[in-house]
Formats: sequence, C-alpha cells, structure tokens
Amino acid sequence: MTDPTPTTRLAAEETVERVDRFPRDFRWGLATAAYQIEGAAFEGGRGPSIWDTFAHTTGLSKHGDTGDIACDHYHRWQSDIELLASLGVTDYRLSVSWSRLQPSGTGELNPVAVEYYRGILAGLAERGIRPLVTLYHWDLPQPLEDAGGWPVRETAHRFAEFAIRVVEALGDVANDWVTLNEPWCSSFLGYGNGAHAPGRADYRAAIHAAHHLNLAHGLAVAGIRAASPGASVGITNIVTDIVPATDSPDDAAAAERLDAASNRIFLDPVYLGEYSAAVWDTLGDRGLTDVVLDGDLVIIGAPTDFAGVNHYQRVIASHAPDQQIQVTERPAEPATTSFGWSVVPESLTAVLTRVAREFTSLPLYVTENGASYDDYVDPNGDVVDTERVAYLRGYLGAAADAIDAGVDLRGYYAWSFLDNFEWAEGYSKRFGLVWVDYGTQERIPKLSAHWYRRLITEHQEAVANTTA
Ligand code: IFM
Repeated sequence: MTDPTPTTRLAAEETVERVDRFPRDFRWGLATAAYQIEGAAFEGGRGPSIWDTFAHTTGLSKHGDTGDIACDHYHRWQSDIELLASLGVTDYRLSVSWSRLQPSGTGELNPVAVEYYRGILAGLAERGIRPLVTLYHWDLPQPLEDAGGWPVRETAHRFAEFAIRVVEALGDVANDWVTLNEPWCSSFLGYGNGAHAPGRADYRAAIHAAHHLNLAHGLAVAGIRAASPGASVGITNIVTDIVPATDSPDDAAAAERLDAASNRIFLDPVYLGEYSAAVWDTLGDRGLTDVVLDGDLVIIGAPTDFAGVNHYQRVIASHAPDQQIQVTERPAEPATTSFGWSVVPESLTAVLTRVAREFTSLPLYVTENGASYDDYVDPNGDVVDTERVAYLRGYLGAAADAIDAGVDLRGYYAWSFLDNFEWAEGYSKRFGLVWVDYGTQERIPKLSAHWYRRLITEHQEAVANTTA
C-alpha cells in the first residue's frame, strides 16, 4: 500500500490521542460481517439467508441493493487480509455466514465453506493478527425463518448446534468467539418494526425473538465450552446511551422504559442472570412472560470471558403515550453523520463505565464504533475523510477516559475495515476506513486508515520505549 499525501495531512491534524493512555497490551482492531462484505451469494454451496430474501424484495433495501457481490471479499480475501495487515492492526473481528456453512440451518457443515474460513483464519495467523469470530451477525438461514425464525424457541437450539459445529471445525485456528452481534437489531429491527430482515412488524414477536436470542447465546456458550475448553467466549451488545428529555418524572420513566427495551433486555440476563423489574414492567405483558421458561435464565447467565460493547449513539427519550412502550427518541445533538446519527464521544465513556459498574467486571472490548460520512475520491485519488478522523479521535479519547475511570477496557475495533453493504441502507452509507469502489472493487485506504495505523504504531513505539 502506498502512503502518499494523507500522511502529510496527518501532521497538520496533530494526529493522535495520547497513546500512553492505553494499556500496554491494548488491542487495536477493525471489524466486518460476512453478508456485508463477502458477496458470492450463490457460490460454494451457500444457501439463502433472510438478508438475501429481504434485499431481493422490491422496495426493502435502498436502491434495491443486495449483498450478492458486496466487496467480493469471498474472492479477494487474500489481498484483503494483506491490506488489513498493512494497516497495522493487531486484531480483526469477522463473522462467519451461517447460510454458507450450514445452508439448511442444521446438520453437517459445508466443507467448501469450512475451507474458505480456515484459509482466512490461517492467513490472519500468518500475519500475527488475532481473529475474533462472530458466529451470528444477522444472516439466519432462510429455512429457519420459514420454520418460524427467532420468535420460535427451536431456533435457539439450531444456533447452539451451529456454534458447536463451527467451533469444532475452526477451533484450532480461532480461539475467541462472539456468539451474537447486537441481538437488539435482530429482534427489534427484524421482527418489531420490519426495518431489517426478515421484515416482520410485530412487537410481541420481537420480544419473543429477543428472549430466544438470549437463550441461543447461553446454549451456545455451554456448547462452545464443551467443544473447546480453552476458548474465550462472549456476546456483543449494542449499548445506547439514553438520556431523558427533561427532568419530568414522565420523561425519566420513558427513558427507563427505552433502556429496558434496548439495553437491559440483553444485558440483564447475560450478566445479572435475571430480567430486572424494569424489563418485566416494560415488556412482561407485551410478550416476555409468554416465552421465559424455568431454567432459561440459568442457561443465559452462563459465565462468559469478556463483554463486547458496540456503541453508536446517545439518544434523548421523551414520554409519548401514543407510541410503542410510550416513548419517542431523537438524536442527542444535531445529526452530523450521513446516517443521521449524532456525534457525542462522551456517550462512549458513559456506556463503558455503566456496563462496568452495573453489569459486569469482565474485560470489555469495544467491538464496534464508527461513523458513515459522504466520502469521495478527490482529484489526487485520495479519500480525505477528516470527519472520520475527528470522530475516531474523539471516541478513542472517550475510551481512554473510561480506562482512566477504572474500566478494564482491553481493545477497540473500529467499524469498519471496508466500506460495505449497510443493510437496509444498501451501499449508500460508507463506514469503512478503506474506500471500496463497487464497480471495480478497487480499495483505497482513507485518511482515517493512515491515521489509525499511525496511532497503532505510536502506541507500539511507546510500549517499546517504556520496556527498553
Ligand atoms: O453495519 C452495522 C453492523 O453490521 C452492526 N452494527 C452497526 C453497524 C452500522 O450500522
């Protein structure tokens, strides 16, 4: 990779947060997910997932975009991990595609897919990059949705079976596993408002799905431990910073309900072994009591090894009697990313300190954090994404603030390595530190990639200097 003009521009940016604020063995990563980058949707024995079906349904994804080709990573993974290594990262978070590995959602794994992932994981090992493998990043095999999807309890068992088979097949080349990515999105966006696959809008079904995703996590933890006793396993939840609009008791209660239905419904059972009163009060009659069986909470609360936190937003909650759970939410500040999300770095400090204080003393990882901007290739052929550099600097500073406050934060994965298929927004939103030209599949590291590499290098140099 060439390192042209952007480096000089970096000097003008005064680069990096003080790197000595991060522990010596802090991990620096980038993250992706299978459906968002792989393409090759009809190759290698892959079967359809709910995202194939959703994206191919007219009107559901922006511009009719699909993940059929995406970043063509399936065919380009070797050069992509070469590029990844050139960015200096120590860690890479990727997901495996359930519908590629186990197209029907049950039974033997597809050997072609196993070889594909073994190649990637071995390639990362050769380059000294530690993989963190997410077992479910939203791509449920379509046959399992046809059988009822996540609102149905059996899907949790199917996931546990899948997780065990994957860990048996890949456990010699990967040791760190995330069971589920952001089950809030899988349940509430997938089944609650239909914004994501499978596109169902039934709030009760969403709550059923949420509990079954929690159960799937717990069953998978037990299965992974049996399949690979030395494995490190955790779950990644999106944790939103929710602030009441005013001091009024109504708004405070609204914020508590929103917190119950977005954060607590997933954090409570995994880390505290129960659904708190706030969750039961908000969601009990709306569906939770239908699906929680004796023993479930023991399964879900099985000990894990780390906690993954994905963070994107601070939102303001207001009491709104005519809305679902009587809440409306809005961005905390005027929206500044191209997704309409506000940029409030201290919200990351808030969620990390909260998770550490209220939920778990496990090591934490920021398993995703990033922003979409209207990036473009300039006449010099560079992508000078100064907004993303400022974003990363701000949020990494906020992560360092959390460390200063005593949080055991072990690593940070920027979302995302590559521009990619942003779900219902198709290719219209670019989160990558590397630009992807979807016509030619050319990759151009953006200014933010150069900045991130320099941050990592400076951290490593600082560590070496203190050791010398
Ligand atoms: O692109 C997604 C990712 O798949 C899950 N977390 C949020 C990102 C940005 O929307």
